[in-house]
Amino acid sequence: MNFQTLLKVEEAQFFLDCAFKHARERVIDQKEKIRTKAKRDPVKKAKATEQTRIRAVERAITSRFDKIIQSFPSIDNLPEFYYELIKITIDYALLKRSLGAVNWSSKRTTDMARFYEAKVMKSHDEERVKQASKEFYGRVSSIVKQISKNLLFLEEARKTMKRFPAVKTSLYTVALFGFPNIGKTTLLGKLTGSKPEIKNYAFTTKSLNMGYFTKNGKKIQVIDTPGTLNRFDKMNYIEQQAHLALKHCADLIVYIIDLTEPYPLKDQQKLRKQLVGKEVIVYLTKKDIIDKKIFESFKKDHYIDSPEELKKEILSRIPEDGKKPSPDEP
Ligand SMILES: Nc1nc2c(ncn2[C@@H]2O[C@H](COP(=O)(O)OP(=O)(O)OP(=O)(O)O)[C@@H](O)[C@H]2O)c(=O)[nH]1
Ligand SMILES: [Mg+2]
Repeated sequence: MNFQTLLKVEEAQFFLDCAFKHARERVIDQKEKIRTKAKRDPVKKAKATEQTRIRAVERAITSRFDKIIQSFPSIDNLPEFYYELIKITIDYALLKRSLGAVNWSSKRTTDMARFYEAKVMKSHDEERVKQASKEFYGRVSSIVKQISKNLLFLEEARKTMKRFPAVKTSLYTVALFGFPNIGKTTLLGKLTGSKPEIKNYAFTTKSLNMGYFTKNGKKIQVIDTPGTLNRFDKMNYIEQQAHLALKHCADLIVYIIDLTEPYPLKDQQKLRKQLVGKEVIVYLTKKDIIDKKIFESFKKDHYIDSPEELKKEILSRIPEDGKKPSPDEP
């Protein structure tokens, strides 16, 4: 899923300015056609001019509004991961209402255009023709300005959604999970060759990093989650993303334990125990700098400690066809 293509949502006045400018240009473009239609009759000329103007305004507004609506994903059909991400980052009800408001404004503009076009064509003098067109401009301005707040909201929502990680929710997915600063991103690089930012302080990863490898030609996704602390009750947005990735995207979890204990081992073990309902492989990181005795005592419990061994283990757990198990499967 990729939210990069969402269209920028401008302010109400921008749409009106564009539409009115487009109408002026259209009348100039159609000058010859209007003249032919008018046959030297000033009333006919006024009618043809205002009809052109009304249609141009309508088209400019409805085509832009319809594009905005189409560019936003159909929220109810989104994969669970994005659906929940939207729900924790954006006022979901207002998002739906705002898209509805843009749709309403587009339809209403068309209704007004039809109504005033008919009024223009029925008018018998120049004055009334121009008056009908002026009324149309006034009504459309008010219809568009009425959704000003919705347009502003949609632009904020778009900016938020643009920052969403581009997770491929249909691929078999391995999630790397654990406390901050323990080497999750480093491990992602070792497993997949991807090179996201690595720093020697906690919370380097602010979103999800993705890397890929293949099994039998099928793409496998590895998600490096932002470091999480053992406090499911008080998750910040970064941690929530990690949590949602585990819940909705992960088919297999690699839980990373750091025996250098930037966070107490007791807490790391506690978090491990909370991972229920999914397959988990435990990986011991930073083998090179751990005191041998501590390391050996841990090894007895059959944890994996080298990226090569880990990759082999991951591959052995992925189904032969490399496909994500369907949600109905256990
Ligand atoms: N010695 C040693 N250092 C490592 C190892 N893996 C990671 N590090 C170091 O640990 C620090 C944190 O590594 P990251 O990969 O950014 O850790 P992270 O878990 O992704 O961190 P957050 O994204 O902040 O949660 C960096 O300074 C790495 O160089 C390892 O196997 N051995
Ligand atoms: Mg990281």
